[in-house]
Amino acid sequence: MDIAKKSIDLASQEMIKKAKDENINLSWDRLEAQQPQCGFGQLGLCCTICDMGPCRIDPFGDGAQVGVCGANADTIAARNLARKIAVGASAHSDHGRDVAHSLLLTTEAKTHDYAIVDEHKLKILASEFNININKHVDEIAKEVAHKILDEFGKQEGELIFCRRAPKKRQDIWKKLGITPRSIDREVVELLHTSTMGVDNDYKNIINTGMRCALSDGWGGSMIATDLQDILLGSPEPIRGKVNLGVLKQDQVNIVVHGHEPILSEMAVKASQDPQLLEMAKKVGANGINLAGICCTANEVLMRHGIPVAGNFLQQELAIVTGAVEVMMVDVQCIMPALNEVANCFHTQLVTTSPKARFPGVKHIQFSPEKAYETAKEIIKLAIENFPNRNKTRVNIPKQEMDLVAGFTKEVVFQILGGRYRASYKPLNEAIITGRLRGLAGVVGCNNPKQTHDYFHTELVKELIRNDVLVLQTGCSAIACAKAGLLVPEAAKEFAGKGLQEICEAVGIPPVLHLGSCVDNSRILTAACEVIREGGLGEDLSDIPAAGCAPEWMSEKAITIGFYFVASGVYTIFGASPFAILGSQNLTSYLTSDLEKIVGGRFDFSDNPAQMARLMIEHIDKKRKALNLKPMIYNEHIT
Ligand code: XCC
Ligand code: SF4
Repeated sequence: MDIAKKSIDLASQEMIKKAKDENINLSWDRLEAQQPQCGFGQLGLCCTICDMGPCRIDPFGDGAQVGVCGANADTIAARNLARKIAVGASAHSDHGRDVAHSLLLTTEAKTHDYAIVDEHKLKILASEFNININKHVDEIAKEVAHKILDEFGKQEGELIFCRRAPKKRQDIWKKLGITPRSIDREVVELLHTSTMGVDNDYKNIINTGMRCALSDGWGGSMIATDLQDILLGSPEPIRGKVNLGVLKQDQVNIVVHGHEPILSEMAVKASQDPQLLEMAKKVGANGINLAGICCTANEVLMRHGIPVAGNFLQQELAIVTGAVEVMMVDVQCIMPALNEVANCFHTQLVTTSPKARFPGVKHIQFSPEKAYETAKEIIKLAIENFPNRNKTRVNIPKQEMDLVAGFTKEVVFQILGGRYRASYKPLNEAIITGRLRGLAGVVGCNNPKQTHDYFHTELVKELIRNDVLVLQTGCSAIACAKAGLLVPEAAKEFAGKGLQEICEAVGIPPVLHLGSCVDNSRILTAACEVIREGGLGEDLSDIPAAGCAPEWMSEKAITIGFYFVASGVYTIFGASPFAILGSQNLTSYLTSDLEKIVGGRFDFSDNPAQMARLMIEHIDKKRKALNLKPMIYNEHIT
């Protein structure tokens, strides 16, 4: 495959070429080696759930149309999909649980490395849980931690955060019986009902799937976001740098990769430790340079301005620079191939979570009780590894781009309304009067099946050109940041006139970086504020807004898609339509019928211009339904 087809990012292209010259296999090579990929798997028609199988359904209708147990294509495809939703919800929610646990340990003084940083947010949260806030902060926090931990396993009631949704939305969930009750319960129930011989009704399987997904969006992920803000600080707009060029020739480079910021937060602190800096000097380094990959990167970027080395498909490429002393990983999106790539260089891969280990790879186990100590140990290891760097094999691409990150539901409030009359009013007004067409959430991963970064950047450019304000998270935000879309100056070059005026008036980029993938919950809560402000309908599905995951690959993306759709959002997925095309019934249920039931539905497209057009058409449809004024500058899609 031509390098330009693999990635549009010049820094990545340079490293892909280097890897090729040095015979190092990357994800693109392994994808090629997998061709042709299994057609039954792609269509969702392979079932391995029980040992009477594996069974497969013949998509052409000639061979078997049911498995040994009698399950048909609809049941098999729906069950497979449901199980992915459960896995995605588990990943985010387990992350949320670990943060809650760290909060509890902090309040019990079992760790002294963390503190309650955002007291204000803690108190708001406490009030939502009916906790009396007229007592010592530690006491409040302890009670919050316990209540939150209960959300995972309680046997009665419903998830408290669901009350954040507009009343109309809550009623829809109630009517359908999909209000999540507790997080673990929804995951377990979905796994239960999708095993052999339980639920055979694809529509009911999807209902149970939506309830599980909602327990992530309005549960596990929302918990992760809120508690991280309390424990590590709520982000505020901050400048940073992105792309492989952030790695430093003359410094010890440590890359943090994964998802949970509890340890990487300590790595940030340790990288500024005078003793360690002195040690670095002694081995001939000019400092300690921390950089991030994937969502851990987004977390430390938003709170500390730590540079981002790259997104998902750049994890191997960061090592290929030859300049990384240590890549420390926690959980999720860490390619098993990393060790082999690291072995081609001096790079030391370090695993830190008991949940995610590699055979034979150095493991320095992290626990909140000795967080700072662990972080220091890892950084020390990196410093000691610096002299092993082979300077003749170092190639750091020069690309690095400025960006602004750190937008939250609260910050958007303040920026748009001014610090003293914080309000969503100016945002709503802009949409109502037709200066802004609407909002779009563009999120998700990279996938070597698609040209790296191309879909994210082309789609987002097209949206902002048509006066749609774009909210981003995850690897998608990193892609657009590399393309220079996340700075205020980008408005002039890329945005439509209406969006441009707003960006210039308040000094924001046309594309707002809201954080990591669990922070997709920030998009939900921001949308709730839009409804609360008034003038744009009574339910999330009324807002002129749409979502997209143009280069998705993870099960987590599927779960996010489902909680967006179940919250009323029209959502497009790129790459392959998640292995459902083998069931026509399921496909049309998800892409059409669902809209009448929950107000949102799925669409699939592998063309960024088409994605943009579909999203804009949907936004315009919502504008019409709300009887909004015509667009001030460009009524029709240009
Ligand atoms: Fe992973 Fe969150 Fe996807 Fe990126 S965007 S590849 S999930 S790091 Ni979540
Ligand atoms: Fe086959 Fe049914 Fe078992 Fe699946 S559950 S493997 S379709 S027998």
